[in-house]
Amino acid sequence: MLGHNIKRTGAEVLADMLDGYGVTHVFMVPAVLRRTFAEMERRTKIARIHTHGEKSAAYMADGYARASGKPGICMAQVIGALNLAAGLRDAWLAHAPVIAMTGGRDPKTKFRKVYQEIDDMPAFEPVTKMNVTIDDVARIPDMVRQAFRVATSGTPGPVHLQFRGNEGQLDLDEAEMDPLVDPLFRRVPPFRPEPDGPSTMALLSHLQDAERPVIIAGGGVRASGASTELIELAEILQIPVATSLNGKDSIPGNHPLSVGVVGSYSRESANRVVNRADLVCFIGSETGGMTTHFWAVPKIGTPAVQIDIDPEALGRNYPLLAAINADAKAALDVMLDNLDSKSAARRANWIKEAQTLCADYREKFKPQLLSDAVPIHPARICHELTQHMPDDAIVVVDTGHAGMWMGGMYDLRAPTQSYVRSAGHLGWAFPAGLGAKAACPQRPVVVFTGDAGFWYHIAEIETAVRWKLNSVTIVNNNGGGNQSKRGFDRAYGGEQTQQARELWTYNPTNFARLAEGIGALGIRVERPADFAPALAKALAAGRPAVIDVATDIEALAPVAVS
Ligand SMILES: Cc1ncc(C[n+]2csc(CCOP(=O)(O)OP(=O)(O)O)c2C)c(N)n1
Ligand SMILES: [Mg+2]
Repeated sequence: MLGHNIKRTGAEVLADMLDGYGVTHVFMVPAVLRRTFAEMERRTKIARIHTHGEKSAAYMADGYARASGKPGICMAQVIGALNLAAGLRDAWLAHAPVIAMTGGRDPKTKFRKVYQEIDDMPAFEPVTKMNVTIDDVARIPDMVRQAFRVATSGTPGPVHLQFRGNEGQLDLDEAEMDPLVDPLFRRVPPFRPEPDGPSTMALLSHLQDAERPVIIAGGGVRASGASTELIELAEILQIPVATSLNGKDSIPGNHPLSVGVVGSYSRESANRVVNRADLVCFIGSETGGMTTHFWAVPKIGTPAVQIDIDPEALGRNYPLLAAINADAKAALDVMLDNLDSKSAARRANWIKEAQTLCADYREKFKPQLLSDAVPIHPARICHELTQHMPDDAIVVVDTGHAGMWMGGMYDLRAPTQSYVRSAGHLGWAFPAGLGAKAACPQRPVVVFTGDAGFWYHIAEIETAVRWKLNSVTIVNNNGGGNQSKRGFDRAYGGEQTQQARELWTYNPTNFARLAEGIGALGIRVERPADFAPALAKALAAGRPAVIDVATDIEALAPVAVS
């Protein structure tokens, strides 16, 4: 038997196992699992990225996971554990496989008011699929394997392993153990549960009988890698495709059947098509508030069918005519083998109507998308990014207005482009972009964030420079968090006082100069025509780049139609 009777330290085993699972980077604030880091250096090529805060370490691990499909690893000692837990919140909402490792209490001293110590476990409970303590070194192998298994299986998500000792000193202990790994769980998805025949035929027949169906593709389609099958099915059956924000890269925006992102941070053509549909087919979607504009798009009661790997997701918000419990790609494959392509003819008028609604959107927003205004209109940045994004780029987008502008107005032009987005936490995108770049060093990574979002983790410019994580970050710099403007207008009965604006505005800041001061490339863009050359220069810079775009503080993103 492999390694039988061989004593190893927890550190040796943990380093070998992470290596065995194909982990290339871990993100952390010291000091945790110190001996494991020493063993990583001796035994592996794993990069140990130490950051300026545990929350950004978690966001980097999250970006790493979403860009690659491989679990992202983040770590903190006991005093930083809750900062790390806060950073798992977005991964939890977006179903990203992140594994958090923290130091924890020692049975010898707990409850004695140990320096820096509280019970951290409850804080991980709402943001993890599995939340466990490892108290005996001999449990490291099976618990680490279980962590990878849980993080990647079914609907993926974060897990937490707490190692005994405030800095996880458990890794110093020895036991007879083998660093065995399960290669199946190196990445998402480990399994592709097959659909059953009757459910598949029932769902397919509803779809084929419908005259005005629409597909809503969610993050489950990207987790499954089912984009090719989705597009093929939509083309053969002639069905328009809307996506959630999390599923935006399941179909390029320039595809004739793409109607855009549906829901709250959306494109109005998508909401209009979904609300005119006679059947909605959700694939890999939670049917949550954001995707459905709080269940107004589509309205509850609209005939619906659904495909999901999680049986508990099926029908949660929309009663279903038919449902398939399976991996998205596996389900679509079986549907492709059984479909009736002749049924497409019945939808010719519907496709025309959907395309007219898309054309209406483009016509209506053309003045913003092509705006020459100074200060720059954010829609113009989206337009420039659509035109000039490299074919293999990973686009990483923050929330709030950033999510609205890019979700609604930016188009992916190629199936090889990826799009990941904050599931709601302001400030997520910049560190997540660094994690994405660590996972996929050969691909350009372009981050879009507002200035309020960028301020959150601005110290990580130094991490990017130090570790040569050469992402390009575009800051939509309007000198405030102006998504808050409408809300404060309402709170003040229509018009804010000068003092009210102090609640959401900042001192003017030149982020390009700031980035230069830390060793990154900084470019300030004040006129629309200067944006494309700045992007080209940043992508070719060979160092992290920040493009600081001076934009109009009065420009508000369009609100959802329903
Ligand atoms: C962690 C967190 N706190 C607060 C918010 C609420 N919020 C959403 S957008 C926003 C302001 C965004 O400002 P900025 O990034 O500059 O974008 P802008 O709206 O100015 O384009 C705030 C405070 C949030 N989404 N996440
Ligand atoms: Mg702003």
